[in-house]
Amino acid sequence: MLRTWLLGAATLLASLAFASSARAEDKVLNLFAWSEYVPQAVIDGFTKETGVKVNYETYASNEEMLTKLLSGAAQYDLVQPSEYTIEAMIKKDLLAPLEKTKLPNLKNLAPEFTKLGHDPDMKYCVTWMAGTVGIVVNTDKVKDDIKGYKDVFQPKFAGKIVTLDDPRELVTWVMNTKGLPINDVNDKVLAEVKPTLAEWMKLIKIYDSDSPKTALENGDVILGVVWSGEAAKLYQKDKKFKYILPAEGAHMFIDSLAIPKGAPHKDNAHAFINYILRPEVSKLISDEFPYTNPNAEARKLLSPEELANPASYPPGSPKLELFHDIGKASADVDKLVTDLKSGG
Ligand code: SPD
Repeated sequence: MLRTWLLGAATLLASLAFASSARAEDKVLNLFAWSEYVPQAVIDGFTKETGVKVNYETYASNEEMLTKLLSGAAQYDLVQPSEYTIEAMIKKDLLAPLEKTKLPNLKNLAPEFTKLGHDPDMKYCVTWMAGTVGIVVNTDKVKDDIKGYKDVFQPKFAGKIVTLDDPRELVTWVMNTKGLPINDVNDKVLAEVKPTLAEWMKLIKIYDSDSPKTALENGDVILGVVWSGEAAKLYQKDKKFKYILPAEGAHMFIDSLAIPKGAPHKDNAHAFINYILRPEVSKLISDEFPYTNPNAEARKLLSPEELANPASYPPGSPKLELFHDIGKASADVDKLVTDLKSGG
């Protein structure tokens, strides 16, 4: 009798423990996103309101994110790829379709961010921020009129340059100076790019995709090729940091939130997407990471200074290109840059 009672009690306890752990798991969101891109205040605000704990793991390139996702080492509920990686992920059937009924705040997005080539009907992703890649010059130290990549990668600036640590970017900049179409990457093109890239890479002091602004700010370097949001932060601090869209050709990126197929917490992922689409939350993102905000209602809340930052909102209508998925060539691009870094 006692044994039966004890067994029953143990079973009840086990099922209660399971239920509570299942509940605990329900209150989790595994976010895998770019570093220096998701304000802690946004994460805390979401947790406070929903009780969902956000595990924010960071990466510094699309390729790093995709490799880790495909390795299956961890299960993510939300990732934050750029347009060309969204293209690749859709082709490979890696993304779950969005449930639009759970995203009423989509109405806040500016129309130009709702019908994008990489996901025309917003079936799989929602724009987080957009931006450009460009040149930052410390004009106290550099008196030349820097207009493009060729002006940056000169022997006289050896050891004074920071760039992104991103093979696709580095290869693209050389392609731009050679007038090559940036999405046509193949063996022949890479062979053509290699000698120039090898010369340029000898001049670079620091590769940093996480926080390239730091080396400019502390005076380790005087020129850089960086994400626009990093340049915008430098400009906020000191107007001596000038942002220039390279004359040979500049490109724009569009980073989005997307839910991987098989994500364990899809409801939480939708709730987070809908949360960041609120104007006041989206403003917090712009305040800390001043990229180009795609949320029309949030833009109305930004200060005139924020909207006048030339790195966040480039004046005029510069011609900007987007990256597309280059398929297998992506591995060749990585290999080229890795080989050159190790002196190959
Ligand atoms: N620290 C956030 C940087 C985001 C840059 N994403 C753009 C990738 C373009 N290849």
